Amino acid sequence: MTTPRDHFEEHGYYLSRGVFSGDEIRRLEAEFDRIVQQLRRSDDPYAGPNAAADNGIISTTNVQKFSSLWLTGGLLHKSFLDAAVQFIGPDILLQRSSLYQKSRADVEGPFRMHQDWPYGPTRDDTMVSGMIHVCRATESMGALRVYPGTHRARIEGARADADATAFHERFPLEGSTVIEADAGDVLFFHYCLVHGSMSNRTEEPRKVVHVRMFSGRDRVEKDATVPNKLPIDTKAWTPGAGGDDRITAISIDEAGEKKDALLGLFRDDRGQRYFMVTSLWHGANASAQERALSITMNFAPDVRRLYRLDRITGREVPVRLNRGTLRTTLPGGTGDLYKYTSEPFPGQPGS
Ligand SMILES: O=C(O)CCC(=O)C(=O)O
Repeated sequence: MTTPRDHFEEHGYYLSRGVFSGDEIRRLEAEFDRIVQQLRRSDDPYAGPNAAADNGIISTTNVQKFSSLWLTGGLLHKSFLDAAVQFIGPDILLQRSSLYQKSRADVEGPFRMHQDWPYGPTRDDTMVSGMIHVCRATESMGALRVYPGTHRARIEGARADADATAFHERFPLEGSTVIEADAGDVLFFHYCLVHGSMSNRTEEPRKVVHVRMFSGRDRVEKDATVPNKLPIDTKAWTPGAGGDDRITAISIDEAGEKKDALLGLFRDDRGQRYFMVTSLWHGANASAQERALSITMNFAPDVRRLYRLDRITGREVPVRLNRGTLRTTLPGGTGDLYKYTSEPFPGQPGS
């Protein structure tokens, strides 16, 4: 008899049916919808990974921070963990969870084929994603697609970015196997399995939460990231740079080659401080959306609000910080100017 573990070892994935009961998944779906509504009302609804106004995706990481039910009734659900043990072993660490709601759109991808290891490698490659289907996912709704058996090795350049063209020619979305699933099913797949998904072409949103877990015997790979070369005449940011000690940390989501941001720090004649954050990620054949960079900045506890100069309307937009954190997604080549106080920006009425 073939066990789930045998299937996983041979193909790199296993679809565990009915891990969550109808009632359990309906309660998790209500929480999922609440989180999505919260994201829609936020200053930047498309700040999450892969999210953009034109690709139908709204997303965020670590649902367990937004919902205790997702922590206790989702990530720590007994049947979910019992299923995960078959593929990871009894000692399980959480890397992160990611919520994706995919609504109707017509873009290429939006998840081009890739492996997940470049986004967080571990020494022994024990990382497995448990993709919890919060509602059904059919082929036309953009269900996950895989290349079975590709999980045995890391492939260089296996990234979803539009410029990984050689990889995408080798593994086109069209030639892959579609894994359709029902609400409550969990697709477990190895982080070296080549996977991706197409746009949702229906009116029914596809809702999933990916839970990435690895073995407690494994280790996050040290020095897995190599810093990108600094552009000419720039310095690497350090806390306090440019005399601005209110910025305490900056990071780029899913950092990678060429995914750089430029931070400019300014002070006007009245001593008001500004900063401008610009996405430097670009590519000759890529659209600004395909080069969108998600950036997280943390601020000192006394900074509760920022003021952004809207680059389209020229108006000042107050930005409330969530626990001192600003998350923003900048289309390739664009930047935003911010300041800390509500006085008008230079050039605005009253300045
Ligand atoms: O949810 C999907 O369709 C794809 C997500 C994905 O590829 C990932 O999280 O690595």
